[in-house]
Amino acid sequence: MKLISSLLAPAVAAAALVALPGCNPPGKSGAGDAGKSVAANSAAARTWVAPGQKDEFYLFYSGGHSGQVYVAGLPSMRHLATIPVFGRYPGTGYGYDEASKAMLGDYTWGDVHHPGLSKKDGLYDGRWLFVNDNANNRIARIDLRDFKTKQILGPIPNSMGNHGSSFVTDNTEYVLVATRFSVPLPKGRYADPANYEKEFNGMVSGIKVDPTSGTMKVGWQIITPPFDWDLGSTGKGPSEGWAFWTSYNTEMAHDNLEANASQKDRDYAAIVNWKAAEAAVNAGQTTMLDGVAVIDPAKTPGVLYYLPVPKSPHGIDVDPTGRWVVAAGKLQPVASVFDFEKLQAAIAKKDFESEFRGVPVIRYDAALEGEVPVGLGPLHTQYDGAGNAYTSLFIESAVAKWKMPPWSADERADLNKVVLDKIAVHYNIGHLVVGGSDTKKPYGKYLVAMNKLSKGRHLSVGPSQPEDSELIDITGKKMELIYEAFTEPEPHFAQILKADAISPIEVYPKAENDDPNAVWDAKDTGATRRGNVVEVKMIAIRSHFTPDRIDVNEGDELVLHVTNVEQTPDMIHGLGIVEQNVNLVIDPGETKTVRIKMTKTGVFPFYCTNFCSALHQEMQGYLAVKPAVAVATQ
Ligand code: K7E
Ligand code: CUA
Repeated sequence: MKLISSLLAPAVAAAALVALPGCNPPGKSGAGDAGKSVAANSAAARTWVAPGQKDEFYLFYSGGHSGQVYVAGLPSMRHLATIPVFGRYPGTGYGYDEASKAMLGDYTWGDVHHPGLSKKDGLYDGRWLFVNDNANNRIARIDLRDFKTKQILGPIPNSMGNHGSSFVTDNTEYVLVATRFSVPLPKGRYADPANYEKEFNGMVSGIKVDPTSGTMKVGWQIITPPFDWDLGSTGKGPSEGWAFWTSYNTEMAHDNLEANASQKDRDYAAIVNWKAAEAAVNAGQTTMLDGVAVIDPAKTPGVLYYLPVPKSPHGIDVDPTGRWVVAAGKLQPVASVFDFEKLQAAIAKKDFESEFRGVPVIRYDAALEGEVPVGLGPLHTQYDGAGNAYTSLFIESAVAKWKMPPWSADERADLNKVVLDKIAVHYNIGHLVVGGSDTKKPYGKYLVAMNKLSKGRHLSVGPSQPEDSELIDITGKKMELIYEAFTEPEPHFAQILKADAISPIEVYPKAENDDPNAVWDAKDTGATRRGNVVEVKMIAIRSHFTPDRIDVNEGDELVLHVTNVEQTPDMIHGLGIVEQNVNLVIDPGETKTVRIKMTKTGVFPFYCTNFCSALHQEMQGYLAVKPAVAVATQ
């Protein structure tokens, strides 16, 4: 961000906004507030993106049970766009035209937790953003060329509660997925939950991604005990080919989980060798279950290991070097740092403490580098690529910054010494994100804390409170809170992408439109009747629809194809048909189709919904529906 002297005046104004409660209003500042004003001025300057200027980074937030992805700019935190994924969104017409309706299927919502950017050689390649649906076991792919959802895969067979995803491998070979819930498999089979341990199973799935098109399909699965897998991450560098998930219910409780799933001091993490899984599938060492090749890890050694992790862990995050794997135990105030080299050695030497259903349990101490006393309620860890880790502390409402290994003998003797800084956040932080933390080269610079409770740090909007995201500058020795923004429910995780890593298109080139029903010239528009089906090809251009009159009979089916023939950025046209629940939004160069059964008679005006020109209001027409009786008596 460029700092120009002209920003000083607005910065002073912004400073008043970020001043702490209890500060005097501007102009009445007491002597004791001078220090705060300097800090506020400096923070304001660092987040100020002047009108007309652009942000340095994209921030892709998951929208939780809104089923959407929010796009903001960093450092301004300004909301730029909402990308609808698992639910209808009238603003972009998503879920109203036939193509997006088909993609959504019968589900009206999803629960997006973890966006994952596609990668090449362990770095973001700016092609796709994958997001999971915890509610209906799906994965979606958003294309960053046009910021649109292009595929929804699922519900994934044998998979219940798709929470532990979307974790993208180093070259986007796979999006890896683990189940939060366990059920009797295949889905549809009944078993009494009292027989949970025996009858229920979880699953790790490898969702194969086509390297050219990005098209996803279910590759293979590894069946697991009913452990309730939690968060995960993929390896890189020395740990490339591996993936890691924690479990919060190694107890295999099926009721009163709050108590019953919190008994053991250590739960198991799953250590998955996905390259070995792929090889096992190619060697035919699988059983088909509901159409998917499933690996039994007891019969295929080397695919799955367990690693004990304290205590009811949540996040497990591989660092940028790929050597260190950090697991955070919600109910114990430490982050456990594992050394992947030691872990490999333990596997080679069979340094196991036990086995569970034929799967080796690696000895905790054999793989452990140290337990860092980060604070209360650690959840997730991110990295800046400069040797520092940042762990969110839910209970403490704070972020701990700490030093990654290698540690000196002195530090090793007292790991309190590697905890470098702590900053309060407001309040009860869940995830946090540092740009590129899951790549080999993080951007560092900013950390966004996604806080679960905002407790009135904003104008009151009634009982439905927004979520609170706080921007923290991590360039200095001490972390600095520099901005705060609010969003609708509910960012769980986010990804940060350098703005210049992508150059989205703003117009669909005419040459690329391969919709067979696209028309570009008024002379090619018009209606064709086949029996009861009336097919209309329409164009939209400033400031008219051609045709602007559609005649059908009651009982007909109208198939309407609308092409926005504009090739100018931002020249979007909408087509709303009054009292017909039709809402198309057509981007420049795009064609959309809607099918409507004509059940109501009368005349229904249609109009452009997106303000496009001085004569936007005139951009309208009529859908005239003649009664069937009248047709018969003509
Ligand atoms: Cu990633 Cu919110 Cu789904 Cu942690 S979860 S907080
Ligand atoms: Cu077209 Cu408004």
